[in-house]
Amino acid sequence: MKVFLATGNKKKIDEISKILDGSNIEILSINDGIEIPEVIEDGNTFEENSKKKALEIAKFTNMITIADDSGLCVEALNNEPGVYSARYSGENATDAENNKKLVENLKNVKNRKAKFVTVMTLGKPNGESYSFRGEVQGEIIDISRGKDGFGYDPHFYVEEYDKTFAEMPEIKNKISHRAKALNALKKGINEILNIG
Ligand code: ITT
Repeated sequence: MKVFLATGNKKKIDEISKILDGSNIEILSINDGIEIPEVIEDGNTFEENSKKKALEIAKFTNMITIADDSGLCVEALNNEPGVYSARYSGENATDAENNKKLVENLKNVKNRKAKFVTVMTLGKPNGESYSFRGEVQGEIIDISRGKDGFGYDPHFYVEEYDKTFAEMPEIKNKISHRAKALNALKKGINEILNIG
């Protein structure tokens, strides 16, 4: 089954394609030359933004569309940057700038607990939508480690593996917030589309 993936983030396309490899869901995206308008992410929650992205692009493409809104929630920072993760240090911020601000804001802070959150929404052109949430716990470290992944991955440390997400891309794709949300979506998709 062909599904359009509504994101402008090519690293997400790469991750989501790998996670769905071997399933019956075939992803189409901007990598296939399909241009999509920018969706303004003005919601206060991952759920709102994810649903908005999926439904606006489903209408635009007239295809079943999935969209992911995701971010990092740091306990000692009142769950910031949260929905502002992509623009933590300003509009069009780079990953390096966002990571710098994160480390600065945690200076002298002992509690390093953080989680990544993804809400993945499947939207239909007729306006119906279904959302699935995934979370993974970790800790923020000051010195970046690893070259893979994107965003806050080099500072997101998982004790169980003694590695950051940027040091373990294969494991990340099994245990991540995005993998959990997608696996829930995969389980529900046949029922949602009435083909089960
Ligand atoms: P789209 O809206 O086009 O999908 P985006 O990069 O703007 O792309 P989001 O609005 O969902 O995506 O913002 C997510 C930000 O949260 C992202 O830019 C990263 O800074 C961070 N983030 C989300 N998932 C992450 C992950 O798996 N690893 C590291 N950082 C992540």
